Amino acid sequence: MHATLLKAYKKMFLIRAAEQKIADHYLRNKIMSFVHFYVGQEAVAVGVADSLGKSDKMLGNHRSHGHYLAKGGNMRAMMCELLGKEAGSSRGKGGSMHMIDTSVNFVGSTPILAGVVPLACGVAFEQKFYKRKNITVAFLGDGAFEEGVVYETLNLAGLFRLPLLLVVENNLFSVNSPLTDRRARGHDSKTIVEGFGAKYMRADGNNYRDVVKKASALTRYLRGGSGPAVLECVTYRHMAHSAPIFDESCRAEDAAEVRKAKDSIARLRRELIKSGISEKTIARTEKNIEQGVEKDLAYAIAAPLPKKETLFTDLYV
Ligand SMILES: Cc1ncc(C[n+]2csc(CCOP(=O)(O)OP(=O)(O)O)c2C)c(N)n1
Repeated sequence: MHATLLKAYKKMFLIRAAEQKIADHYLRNKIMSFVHFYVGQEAVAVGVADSLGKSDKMLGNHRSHGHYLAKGGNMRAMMCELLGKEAGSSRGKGGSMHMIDTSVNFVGSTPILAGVVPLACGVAFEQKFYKRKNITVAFLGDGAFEEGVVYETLNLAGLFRLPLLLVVENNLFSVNSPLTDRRARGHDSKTIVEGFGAKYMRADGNNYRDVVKKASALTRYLRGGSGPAVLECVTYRHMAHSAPIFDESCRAEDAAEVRKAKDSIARLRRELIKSGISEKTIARTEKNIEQGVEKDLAYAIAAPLPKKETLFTDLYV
């Protein structure tokens, strides 16, 4: 248990360390595209990824650095992608919101809200059609969960009992609109999901243990052929919607001190220390991770841009 939790902690810390380095770089005007930071939500990506096998497929959204890294993505390829470099996972042409790396079965992400949901349905359909044992997971936010295509997808996935897990990362906001401004009184995700014949579970997205426990229960369920399923993880994004700033003006429910008290990384750190791992060991591990991330960012900064002749290759418009 000890070793599993430490491994999860390292992954969560790696994601946050990467985001913090990216944030510093962004603030120096070195990243010329939108970046949506995942800081605060790490327990969701890592908890879900830890319930999957390598051959399971994952799709993400506009806030997918954490999803990609949790699935085993390559840090250098990600950093290069963010900086538009040729060695990026999409050869520098996708940027933060079009991450794809089939070598780790991270099969795509799009900035169009819920855009990957029907795509994930197609991937899951293929798995079922060819009687493969793997499953497909797609991440979406609470705002994306309000898009009509999610319900069309649940209907089809329910009809064909597809091995599809939708993970709704409910961070309470869509940009600056809280749930209460967007949903009718009595809105109930569980009732909606179950109405399509899908299984629903809700997890504390600030608690790695709870996420991995529920994600594992659902992935077992999907492998049994009774899918689809939805896992709603209630969590907090620490930064503003799309920049490394801390705008507290609209945060009533999840004020900074609430977020800090419930932070998933701080929580797992406390648990590890309680289980007998020394503060010194953890601090050393953290330092090593930060130094590794710094090297990867330096690599990306020095890496070449795509050649001019390749300007119109790999484009689908
Ligand atoms: C179809 C569509 N509508 C609007 C947008 C603009 N937009 C980008 S992110 C976002 C908010 C998304 O909120 P949520 O799904 O809860 O995810 P979060 O950003 O909180 O992770 C909006 C409205 C978009 N990208 N696509």
